[in-house]
Order: sequence, then C-alpha cells, then structure tokens
Amino acid sequence: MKKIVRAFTAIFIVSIILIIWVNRLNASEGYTGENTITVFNWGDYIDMDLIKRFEEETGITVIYETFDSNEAMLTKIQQGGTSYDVAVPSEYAVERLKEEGLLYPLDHEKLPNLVNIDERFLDMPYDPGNQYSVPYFWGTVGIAYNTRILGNRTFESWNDLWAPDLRNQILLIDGAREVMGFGLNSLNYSLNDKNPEHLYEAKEKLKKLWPNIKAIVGDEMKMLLVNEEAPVAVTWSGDVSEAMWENEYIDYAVPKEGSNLWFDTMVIPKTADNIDGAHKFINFMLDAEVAAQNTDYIGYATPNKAAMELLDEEVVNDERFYPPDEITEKLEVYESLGKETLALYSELYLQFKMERK
Ligand code: SPD
Repeated sequence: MKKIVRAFTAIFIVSIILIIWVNRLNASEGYTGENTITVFNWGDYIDMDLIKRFEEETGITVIYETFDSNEAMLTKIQQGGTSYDVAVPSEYAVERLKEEGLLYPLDHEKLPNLVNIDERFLDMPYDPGNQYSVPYFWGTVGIAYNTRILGNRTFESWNDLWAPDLRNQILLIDGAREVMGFGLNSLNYSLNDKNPEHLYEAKEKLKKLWPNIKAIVGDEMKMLLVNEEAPVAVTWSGDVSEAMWENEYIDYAVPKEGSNLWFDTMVIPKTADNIDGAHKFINFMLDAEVAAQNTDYIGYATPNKAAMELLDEEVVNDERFYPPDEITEKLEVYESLGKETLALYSELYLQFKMERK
C-alpha cells in the first residue's frame, strides 16, 4: 500500500512540475493562457472556411475584425485598445507602423512556408529582409468598364473619366490615397507628391469630376459592378477580377499616365498577446494549398508562387491582374508620406467628398 501511495505522490509532484514548466514556456512565447488570436483584416478579404480550418487544426480560436482603410487600421493600432495579434496593412502603412515602433519583428524560423512566396515580392524597399511583414495579396489601381454598356470605348487615360457623356456613370473606391492618387496622376504628378499646391490642384480637378460620379463605395464595389449599377469604376484590380467571374462584359485598364502598385501584408502589431499563435496563423496562410483556396475565393492576385501552380492557368496568366515586371516597373508604390502630408491627403479627400453639388 505504501508503495502505491509513494508512486501516486511522485506522479502528482511530476505533474505539478510539468504544469508549471509548460505555463512558463507559454508565457515566454506570448501566450495569453486563453488560446486565442485576434486578426484585423480588410473587409471581405479572406475565405472564412480557412479560419474554421485553422481553428480545427491548431485549437486556437480566432477573433476576427475588419477595417476599410489603412488609415482606420492605423488609428486602431496606434490607440492600442485591442490586442490585435495579426493585421493586414498595405506597404505604406507597414512603413508607418515600423517608424512608430508598433510592430514585432517576425521570427522566420516559425514561418517555414515563407519559401512559397515568389522572390519578386520579398525584400521590398518598404520592409527590407521581410523583418516585419510578409505579402498577402497584391495588385494595381485602375479603371473597370462594362463593354456591354459602353461598346468599344476604352480608357487609356485617367482624363477619359472627365468625359461629359459619363454623367452619373462612375463609381469610386473610398480611399484617400486612391482617389487623390489618380487625381494627381491625371495631372502627371506622382501619387506620392508632397507639394501642397499640387495636392490642392488635384482636389480641385477631382471636384470637377463630381457630375460623373454616381457613388463612392467600399466592399460593395464588386457587387455593384456585377449588377451593372454603373458602367465605370476606379478601384483595386482584385475587385474587378472577382467581378469579371460573374459578369463577362467587365474589363480593366491601367491608364497610361501611371497608377499605383500595392501590396497588402501580414504583420504582428505591438498590441499582440499571442505572438506564437500569430506566427502559426501567418504560416498557415502562407501554405500553398491554403493560399490557393483563399485566392480562388477572394479573386485578388497572390504573391504565393506555390499557390499559383495550383490555380487555373487562365487566372494566373491574365496580365491585367498579374502584370509582368515590365508593366509594374512603370507603376508607383505608395510611400509613407509622414504624418502631416498624410493628414493633408485625408483632409483634401474629405473636402472633395463634401463638395458634391
Ligand atoms: N476588400 C478587400 C480590399 C483590400 C484592398 N487592399 C488594397 C489596398 C491598396 N492600398
């Protein structure tokens, strides 16, 4: 009997030591105790079945929140009220978060699937060595147009949008950088221009576009294009490629004056509670099969080379949405403009929105 009691006591003591050791290990890796992560992404930008699959495979519960602009996302992270473990900023917002010390460096050892990303999209100027970010989707800003309604009409220049016969025919994506950007491009200025006079000139030119603007919209853009609510739209390439699956008359062009080449990325903000869980999530999204399913669902261009091999050739060979280097080289990536200039872009964009007659 004494032997049994001794054996139970030994097992009990070993169990207690193990529990303490595991708890310490978890604490050092950023676990919260509750095994959850909070993911902060653009609206309509993930196949929710993949969230379910991640939860089943890892036992980590995902709390999922969305935003509709980099500026809104930046404000939330700067305020620090919520423990976001993974966020999906675009490149210029990554630079901004880095400048403000609001990102954790990524542990590449925990991201073995990073090898799946095409080298073209690694080590970019906004994040050398991918110290803080890994690419999620990429694309351009351009003009979507409906050939059933508009016939053979083409959109080679941003200035084509100001044509008088397009009255009440145009949708704009609701983004300060996007709208101010094409306003600047239409005047042959850079979409990273910091000269307040040029910015004001762009705003005044955009004001003259109001008679042609039907609405400024967000995630509903795809649905509005599919339903032919308007025959022309300025929006992100991915929205258009997705809309084209459901409406064969939609086409897409990047105007000759130039446009924006953008990259959305996954990062771990300083607000994170579960750094290990965040790495697991990012690595999961980088898996070839997962990224292919996500791309199939979202319709945006994936930077995941291994996933591209699993996708329909027709999709990944479509140069409108997977433009080659000789086209992307002519486009501009948004730069982090600094607090004051970014505030001026937002202020002028707001003024433009309020100037509807
Ligand atoms: N509905 C998801 C939209 C995400 C688009 N991100 C593009 C950002 C370009 N700066």
